[in-house]
Amino acid sequence: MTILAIDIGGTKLAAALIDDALTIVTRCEQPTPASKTPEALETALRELVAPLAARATRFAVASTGIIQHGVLTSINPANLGGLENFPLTQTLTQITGLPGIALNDAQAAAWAEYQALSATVDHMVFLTVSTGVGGGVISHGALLQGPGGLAGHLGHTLADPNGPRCGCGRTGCVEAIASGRGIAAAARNDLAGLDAKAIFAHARQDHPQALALVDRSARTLARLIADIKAAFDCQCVVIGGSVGLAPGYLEHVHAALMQEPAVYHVELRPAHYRQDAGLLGAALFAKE
Ligand code: ADP
Ligand code: BMX
Ligand code: ZN
Repeated sequence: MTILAIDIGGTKLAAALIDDALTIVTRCEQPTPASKTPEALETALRELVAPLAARATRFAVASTGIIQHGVLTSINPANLGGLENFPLTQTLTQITGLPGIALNDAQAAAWAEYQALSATVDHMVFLTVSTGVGGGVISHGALLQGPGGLAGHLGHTLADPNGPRCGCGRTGCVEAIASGRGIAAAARNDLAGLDAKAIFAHARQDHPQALALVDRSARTLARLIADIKAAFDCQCVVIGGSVGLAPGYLEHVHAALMQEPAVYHVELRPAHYRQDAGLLGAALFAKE
């Protein structure tokens, strides 16, 4: 059974054909449409998956946003337009002619990363630091999705009551500070208007403001991880997303976490499946 896996992020869309051995046979990627309207998303998905659909028997989608019964609603409309009640699985069935499932991107990645860990780990949390900050919680070996699909949206916990306003409507969420968009939004002067990737490149050249922005993100993430340890007593936290996987970032988060009391320390690991965790997690979930 070949699965057509699709990952919808705030910055990029990816699709892959995944075989029974969980090998990615074909993979393609394109930017998430800038306009982020339902019509633009549907058109982009059609372009991305149409060439692959004939070789698959079903699809599995990992998508940014709250996914409930195959329907997508943005919690942070700044990340994926004001998508509300977008019929994701129905749209993909129309495009591909296939049956399929959908779940949140970070929940999907958590499921894949959990399978890659040693069998002695039954409690873990996955965090993606990407366009936003997403999360997935595995407790007693089960993925928490919640009755409304909201479980694990750890990027919308409070980092700083005096911090920037988050697209979700709260003030000072972790996502508003630590995410790629949060980093870019705080950039001033010569860094104003640059994206997080460019700001990380400046940090590698020891640009003082860029270093401070990366530090602010990493410290915010470390405090979130201490909160996560207190909430779930997880055995490890796995970090993914292009910001989370940027060279040196995890070490920076680890150093900040070590400044917290020892009871909040937890093993940190980079995502085993790197950028493919969402794709593989959705495929694995579809096989359940
Ligand atoms: P998505 O959110 O669509 O899943 P990514 O995980 O690639 O996509 O995250 C996108 C964010 O990561 C953007 O803010 C982008 O600027 C940033 N980014 C991309 N590549 C890098 C990099 N090499 N280093 C740091 N940040 C990066
Ligand atoms: C946002 C939210 C989450 C998502 C997280 C990471 C939206 C559209 N998305 O907090 O559902 O898991 O971003 O998403 O409200 P990514 O695009 O950064 O991968
Ligand atoms: Zn928020």
